[in-house]
Amino acid sequence: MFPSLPSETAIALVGDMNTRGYGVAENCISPEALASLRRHVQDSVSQTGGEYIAFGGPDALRGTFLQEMARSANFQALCRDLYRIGTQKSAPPVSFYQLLRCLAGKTGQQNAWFFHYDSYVLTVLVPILIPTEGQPGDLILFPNTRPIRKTYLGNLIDKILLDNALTQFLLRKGVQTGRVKPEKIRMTPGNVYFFWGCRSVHTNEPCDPDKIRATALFHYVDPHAHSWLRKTLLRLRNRQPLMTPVEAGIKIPQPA
Ligand SMILES: O=C(O)CCC(=O)C(=O)O
Ligand SMILES: [Fe+2]
Repeated sequence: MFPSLPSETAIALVGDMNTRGYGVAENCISPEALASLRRHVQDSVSQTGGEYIAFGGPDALRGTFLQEMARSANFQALCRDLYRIGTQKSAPPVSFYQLLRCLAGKTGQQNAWFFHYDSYVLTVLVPILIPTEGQPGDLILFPNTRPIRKTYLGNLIDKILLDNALTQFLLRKGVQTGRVKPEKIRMTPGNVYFFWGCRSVHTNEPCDPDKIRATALFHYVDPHAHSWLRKTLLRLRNRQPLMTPVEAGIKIPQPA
């Protein structure tokens, strides 16, 4: 499933994540697992007529290797260790937020060059299908550009500064002209890549529209999961009441 890696490996990975910006665990995904995921990706993309498709959350990945990997004790132990060594705190008992992204076609090209911070401390990236000809769709990473924000408000201010047309344009032009020099990571299927997603501005380049670039992501530990401000903003956005009856202390009469 996922190999058991010695504790020195976790220490070395965190060292790389803190200095170079990312760590690589080589040959952790078996050729058989890659082959079955690739079949799943190819089938899904052909069902969309060769366009972008993403699967998010546990239900969408049921029955795939990615679900098994999230349940693997070795993989969970590694992520817990990376979190503990990197943050000097033990990880809360949470599961992964999982994603499988398949870039293809015109819509695949649109799902590129969006610079962002992840909401989660640790990002694990598993390349599944990376084009070997034309544009491979490299991972672009500005390592550790901020600390883990203590409050959700701090996080939100960073997001507003980054997630606007001007900043996005300047970053993209900067990278394309070579004026700013991020880490450009050409990923090799079989390897697994680790970085501090909530601390590092990152994005992916597009791949050619006639190719497929598929990556699986495991996002681990949202530091603001319990933020009042975050919950309130989410409710406003979803047009839900600001407090549930329980939070407001209202007892709902039960039918007799
Ligand atoms: O697919 C990739 O290379 C990166 C995707 C990413 O950063 C994300 O989904 O948060
Ligand atoms: Fe991300």
